[in-house]
Amino acid sequence: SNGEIKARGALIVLEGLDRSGKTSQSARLLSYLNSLGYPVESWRFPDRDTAVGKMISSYLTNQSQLDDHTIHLLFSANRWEKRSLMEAKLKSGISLIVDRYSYSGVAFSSAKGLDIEWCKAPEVGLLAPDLVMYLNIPPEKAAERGGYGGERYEQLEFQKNVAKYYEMLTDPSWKIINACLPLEDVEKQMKEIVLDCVVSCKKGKPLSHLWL
Ligand code: 2DT
Repeated sequence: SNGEIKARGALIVLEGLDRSGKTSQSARLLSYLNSLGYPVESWRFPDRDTAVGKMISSYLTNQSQLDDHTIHLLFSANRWEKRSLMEAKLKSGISLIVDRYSYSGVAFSSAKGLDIEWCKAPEVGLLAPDLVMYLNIPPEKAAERGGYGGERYEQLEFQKNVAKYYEMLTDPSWKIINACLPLEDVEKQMKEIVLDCVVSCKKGKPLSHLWL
């Protein structure tokens, strides 16, 4: 008999500056895929609920100080501690919409002056996304949206620098989304791209690993 291959879920990553709309769009994409009957979960990094995540959260809220390399490795460890669960979910057919991933890790740390290759190294071997959508918005425009929450990295000058590093990380497979448009228009662009990706993973596109 033909051993039937179980359809796997898609690993979909949303990247972008603070206030680019990632979190709102994650929620919308989650209910969209749900409404079509695809099993899907919404994840985010950092995952502040784990022990490592609590250290990260304390750093981000300026309750603790850490060396730049140390916090970089904690962000990476926070992805590694979720790696096997991530793989299990995908293999069981669940798609994951992930708000930030290794690209945030590299962009934010290298924006502080760390070597970009050094930043990428601990990410090697994590699951590679099937799709990266970059919510593109000029830093000034994102800042105008207000609601920078006062966390460590939420400052215009720093965000401008992060944008430069995101640009260096961009590769031709990324989908660049114009995040200056109204929420509904952004959502419309993203839905189409996401559905394509979920369908191609279901058809058996193999999982791969970072760094690509
Ligand atoms: P949120 O505001 O999205 O919770 O992000 N960051 C994030 C890093 O510096 N490295 C990483 O690996 C990740 C995932 C981006 C909190 C802040 O943490 C930054 C913003």
